[in-house]
Amino acid sequence: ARLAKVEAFRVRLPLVHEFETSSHRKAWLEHILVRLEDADGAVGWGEIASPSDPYYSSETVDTCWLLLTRYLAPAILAHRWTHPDEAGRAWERIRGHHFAKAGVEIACWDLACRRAGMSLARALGGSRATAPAGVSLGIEPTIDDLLAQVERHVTSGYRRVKLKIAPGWDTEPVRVVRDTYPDLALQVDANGAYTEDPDHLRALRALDAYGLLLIEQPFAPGALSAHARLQAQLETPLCLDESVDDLDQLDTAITLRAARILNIKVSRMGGLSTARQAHDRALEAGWQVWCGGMHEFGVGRAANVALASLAGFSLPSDVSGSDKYYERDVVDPPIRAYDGEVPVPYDRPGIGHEVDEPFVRSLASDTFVLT
Ligand code: OSB
Ligand code: MG
Repeated sequence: ARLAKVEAFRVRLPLVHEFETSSHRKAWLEHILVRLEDADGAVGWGEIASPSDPYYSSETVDTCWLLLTRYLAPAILAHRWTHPDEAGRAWERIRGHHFAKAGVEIACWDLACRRAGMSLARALGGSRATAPAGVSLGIEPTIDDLLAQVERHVTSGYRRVKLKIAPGWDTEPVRVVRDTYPDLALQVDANGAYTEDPDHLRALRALDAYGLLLIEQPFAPGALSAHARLQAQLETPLCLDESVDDLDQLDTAITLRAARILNIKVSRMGGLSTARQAHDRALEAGWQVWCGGMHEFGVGRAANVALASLAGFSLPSDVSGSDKYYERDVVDPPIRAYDGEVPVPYDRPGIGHEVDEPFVRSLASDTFVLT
């Protein structure tokens, strides 16, 4: 493909329900939507789903905007590629900045698939009819508020619940949710909030008693050895998120036995191509994988659904319907879970959802165009 135009839009959407993790609390999210157009007028959309602040990773919406406008947009305009697996070569000399790269790479996949009249899920090799969907629930002001959130989502059909935990908000919420829902598929995510301090280790070991599917990212991203030491003491599988943003880190984690499960996020891995390779490598090593998310708007969410259609995604994803997050999404049709499953749109080209372009343009607080 030879691209003719790169456009980007900074868009803020209010959240239906505020979300708190071990590091911060949010009432709205701002993402960057990327629109590519080739010389024949074919269009592809991508989403840069970086958090606004550098608490999940070092990237922010501002760093993504900078990388996109100064480096990635000129690089992809000048690059010649036929298969979207080759798009990433445009920025192979640029270190890091995976969220920014992923947004442009998703748009390349969407454009190439639309040109070929093929769904992204099919192009990636997906075969699942639906992506089993779970929900990720933030830290709530009280245990009763948390129970109300769990109740709301279990009632609307979700089959797996992930609770955000942090020191001081761990054993108690997990015990109460487990007592209330003895058969619920339940897992926790600490976003790296624990250390090997004895109190923290005691709290983490106590979680072994609640039949959790997994414990996600208890320690800091670089602490692979600490994860390996904890995994050796636990029955419950550990799952890595922040620790793995490229294939070399995955290789190290596998070698160290730092976990047994990988949360694969398109954004964190820098795009769909690397995400798919991570899926293949993790499975070869005997790990299980599932598809995580970053509270994406419809474009990024649709890319997650396509990725989650790969056969190896055996555990439920974090890819819930957009309505869990947003009153009105940027795509049509909106992404919905039915009875805890998100259908994979194999019969529609590209990401399978049309971007509501007038809505995106009307919401944009900043726009960028390069031809
Ligand atoms: O660690 O998985 C995470 C959201 C923002 C930052 C980090 C994480 C999350 C989620 C949300 O858990 C998953 C979703 O998109 O629902
Ligand atoms: Mg996580």
